[in-house]
Amino acid sequence: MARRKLVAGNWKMNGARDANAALVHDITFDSKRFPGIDIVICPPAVYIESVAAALSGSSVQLGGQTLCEQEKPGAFTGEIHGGMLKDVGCSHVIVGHSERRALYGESDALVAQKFITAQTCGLQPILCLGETLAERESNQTETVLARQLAAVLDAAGIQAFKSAIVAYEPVWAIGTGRTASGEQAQAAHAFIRGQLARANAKIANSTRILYGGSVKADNAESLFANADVDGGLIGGASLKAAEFLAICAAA
Ligand code: G2H
Repeated sequence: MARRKLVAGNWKMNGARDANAALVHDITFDSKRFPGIDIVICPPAVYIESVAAALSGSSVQLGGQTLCEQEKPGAFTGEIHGGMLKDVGCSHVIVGHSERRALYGESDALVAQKFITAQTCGLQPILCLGETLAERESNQTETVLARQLAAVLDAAGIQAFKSAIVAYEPVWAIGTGRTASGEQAQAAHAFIRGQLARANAKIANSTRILYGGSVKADNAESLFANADVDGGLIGGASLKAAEFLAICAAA
């Protein structure tokens, strides 16, 4: 089955009102050239509402970068409820990004709860999985991917993947300028799809698996050409309109 490609921009903790306005203007203007793919941008939470206004009438969708795992709003200072992301215009939310796992101590169990809460709030989670360099070099890549995925599969069930997206993001390739080769990406994506297929082959076949980690205009095509690579989760290169649009063109 043909899976529609998706390119998501993860702005991380970057942006300012004027710069965002210019970036969103350029992206929405040109995104009309790519009716065959889905485009999602994930600004810092404080800018989501202004970006949503700038995106009005565009097919570009919005996502949060994380959410609180709590299913109900309440006394959780500093946290953002999934319903609030939905309320300001998000359709997606990233969960389990390696920066959240490594810098903010998010465990597999917490990521699984965030995944469930995202769906409860009507958001499509973009579930990030990926191994560190040490894990790759000690042949632990598949063990790590299987463990991270199993935590979510066990908690949420395979049916939940009907409205979820997976992103393979090898930690050693994130923001380092070092990208996985097409073969490395394909092998990891095929492994992830195989893990999903053990639970349900049809759902596995329809689940989009994005690649993330130093995707740029000049390597996007060779990554996206692989059978199990259904687009990208783009960090640094999503902050430059021309570069981001060139990546969209490669999808
Ligand atoms: C991986 C990616 C986007 P970058 O984190 O999530 O960032 O493209 O800067 O490596």
